[in-house]
Amino acid sequence: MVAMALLPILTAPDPRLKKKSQPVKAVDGEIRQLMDDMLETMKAAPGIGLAAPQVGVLRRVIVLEIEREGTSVGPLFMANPEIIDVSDEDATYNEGCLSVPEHYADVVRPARVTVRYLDRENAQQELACEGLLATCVQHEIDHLDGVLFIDKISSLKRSMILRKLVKARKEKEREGSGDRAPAKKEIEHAPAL
Ligand code: GNR
Ligand code: NI
Repeated sequence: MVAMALLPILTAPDPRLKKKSQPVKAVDGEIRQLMDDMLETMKAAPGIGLAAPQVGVLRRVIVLEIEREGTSVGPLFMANPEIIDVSDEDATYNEGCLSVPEHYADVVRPARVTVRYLDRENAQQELACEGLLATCVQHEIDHLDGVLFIDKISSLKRSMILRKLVKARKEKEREGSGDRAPAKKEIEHAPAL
């Protein structure tokens, strides 16, 4: 275990988060390195899941590790994850996302899913998921299709969150530039994002 790396996490509304990621041909050394870097980045954040597009890599790779609410699973490494079965029953979870920092909203998804994927050794696996793991694996696979949890809530809530994220980023950029002038009052209405 050498040369792991913390990768910068993209935040909305970065256009790379809206793109569809491409499947991997096989889990080789390069993809394994990506998986390891993603796990380290996820744990440092801290988070319970991470998808490759969140670190600017448009490949279908996700990692998960959950030690919370009586759930203890992982680390799980998945390439080309596919949901092959969903429950009729739904579950609501108050979701967050490392790419939508400091915002949370209730999202409804199937309560249980079965996922087929390639593991860290390039072996095909199937895993039945429930509870927080089911929520998280669906949230991560959505990232691979350019979908964020805020795309699954009301457009009013989504616009409010995106407006706040743009504002927070502008304030951060001003700090970085050493510009101490007061922020110019810019857009009072939510822009069409
Ligand atoms: O760390 C995370 N917590 C979380 C909580 C509820 C539902 C989904 C998640 S995933 C999130 C990390 C992340 O953004 N993964 O893409
Ligand atoms: Ni996320």
